[in-house]
Amino acid sequence: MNKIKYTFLILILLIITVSCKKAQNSNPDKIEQPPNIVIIYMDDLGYGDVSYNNSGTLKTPNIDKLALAGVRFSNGYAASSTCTPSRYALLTGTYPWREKNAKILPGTAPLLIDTAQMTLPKMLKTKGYHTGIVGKWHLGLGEGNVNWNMPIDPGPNQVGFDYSYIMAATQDRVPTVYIEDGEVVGLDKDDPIEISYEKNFPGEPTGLDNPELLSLKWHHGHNNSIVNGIPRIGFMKGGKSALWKDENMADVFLEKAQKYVIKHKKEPFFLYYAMQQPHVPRTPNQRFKGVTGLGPRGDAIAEADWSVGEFIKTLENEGLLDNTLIIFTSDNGPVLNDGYYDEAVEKNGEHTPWGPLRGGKYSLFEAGTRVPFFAYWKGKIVPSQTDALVSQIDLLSSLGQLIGSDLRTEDSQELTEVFLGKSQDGRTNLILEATSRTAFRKGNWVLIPPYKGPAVAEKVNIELGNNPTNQLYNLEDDLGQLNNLSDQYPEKLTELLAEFKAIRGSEYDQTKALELK
Ligand code: NG6
Ligand code: CA
Repeated sequence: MNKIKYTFLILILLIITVSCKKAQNSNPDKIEQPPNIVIIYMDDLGYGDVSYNNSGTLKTPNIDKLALAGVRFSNGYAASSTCTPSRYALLTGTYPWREKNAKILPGTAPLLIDTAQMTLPKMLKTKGYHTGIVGKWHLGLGEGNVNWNMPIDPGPNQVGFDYSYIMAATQDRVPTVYIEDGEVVGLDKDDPIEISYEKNFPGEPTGLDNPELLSLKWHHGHNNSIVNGIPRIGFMKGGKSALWKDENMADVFLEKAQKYVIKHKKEPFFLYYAMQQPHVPRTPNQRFKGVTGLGPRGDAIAEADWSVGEFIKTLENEGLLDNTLIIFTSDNGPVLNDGYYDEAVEKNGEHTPWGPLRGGKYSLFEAGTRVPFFAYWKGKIVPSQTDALVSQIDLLSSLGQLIGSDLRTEDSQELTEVFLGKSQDGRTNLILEATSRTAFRKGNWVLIPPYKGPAVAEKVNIELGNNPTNQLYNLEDDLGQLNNLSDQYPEKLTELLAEFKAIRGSEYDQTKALELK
C-alpha cells in the first residue's frame, strides 16, 4: 500500500515539474521582454479637469478607470505652463529655460531639438524599441520656413522617432495639415502650400477682414487665415486637398495610434500619443457635441476621454495591456478663453479645471504646471496615490533605468520606483517655468521671485504669478497659494533664493514679463 502511495507521489511530482518547465518554455520572453511604453499627452488639460482628482463637474470615466488602477501623482508637474517648453523638456530630459528658444513656437519655427541631442525616443531605440509619435508636435520643423511641398527634414524622425504622424504646431496655427514621416498627407502637388506668419497672401480671406465667413469667432489673436470657417494664427494658401477636418482630428489620431500599436506589437514599442484636446479651437466631433453641458471645451475633454478608452481597448484586444506601461499627463494647465468665443467661460458652471490650485495656463502659480499625472501598468503597478514630487523631465532617466539603459541627462532624475508606485522618494526640488519666468519648489515650499508685468493676463483672465516682491508659499497648508509668508519666514526665503539662483545660474532674469497679444 505504502509503495503504491510513494510511486503515486513521485509520479505527481514528475508531472508538476514537467508542466512547470513547459509553461516556462512556452512563454520565455514574458519575463525578459521590456515593457511597451505609451505616453498619453494632453494639451491644456487642467489638474481639476479629470474627475479622479475630485474636482469640478466634468466626468472622465475612462481616464479615471486607468488612474484609479495605477499610481496617481498629486504633485506631478509639466516642465512649463505652456506647450513647447513642456514638450521640449519631456523629450529631452532638460529644463526648458536652458534653451532660449523654448517658447510657444509659430508654425514656421525651425526644429528646436538639436539632432545631436539625447532624447527619450533615442534612448529607447538603443534598447531595441520601435518609436512613434502620433499627434501634436509643436517643436519646430526643418531649418525654419520649410517648403511644405517637399520632404520636411529635420523633424521628429531625425530626433528619435521611427514613425511620425503629426500636426506641425497647434490646432489654431497653420499649416492645418497632417504630416506623416515628413510629408504632408494628401497633398496635391498642383496646389502647393504657402505659409507665412508675417503677411497675408493677396486675395485670401482672413478672420479680421471676413467675419461673414466664420463659423467660430475670434476673441483675441486668431484673426489670420480661415480654414474650415475657423480663423487661425498665421497665413496659409493652397493645399486644399490636404487640409484636416477639425472635427475628425480625434478619430484620425486615435486610428493612427491604434494602427501603430497593432503594427508593432511583436517588438517593444514606445508611442507618444499627443492628443490635441482641450486646446483651442475646441472642435469635438458631432458625436460629442452637447454631451457635457459645458460647451465645446467640456465636450472635447469627453471626446478625449472616449479616445483613451478606445485606445486601451485596442491594447487589451491585442493582448498588450499586461506588458505596457502607460503614462498619462498634460503639457500645461487649463485656460477657458484662449482666443475664441466658444462658450468655455459662459458654460463652465461649477466646473473647476484648475482644481484647488491657483492660476492656470501661462501662470507661475501651481495650476500652470501641476497637471493630471499617473502611471498605469496592469498587474505591475499597485493602485495608489502619492505626494512624491515628480516632473515629466524625469521620464527620460527613469524609463532608462527601467529598461536597463544607462543614458541620462543632468536635469532628469532616476525616479523609476516612484513612477512604479513602489517608493515615495521623489525629487527634493524643482524649477517651475512659465513664459520665460521661473519659480522654485523645495519640499512643500514654493518661491516665486519678483517679476514685473501684469498680475493678471486679462484676455485669458488668469493670474500669472507676477508680483514686485518675493512670494513664498507653503503648499502643505496653503495649496491655493493665498498666504505670502516671505516676511514671516525670512530665513526660509533666503535659503530658497540661494538654492534657486544656484540652479538657475547667471542667466536668471527677473525682468521678463508675459506678452499676450
Ligand atoms: C498663444 C495663443 C493661444 C495658444 C497658445 C499656445 C494668441 C492670442 N494666443 O499665443 O491661443 O495657441 O499660444 O498654446 O494667439 S500652447 O498650449 O500650444 O502653448
Ligand atoms: Ca498646451
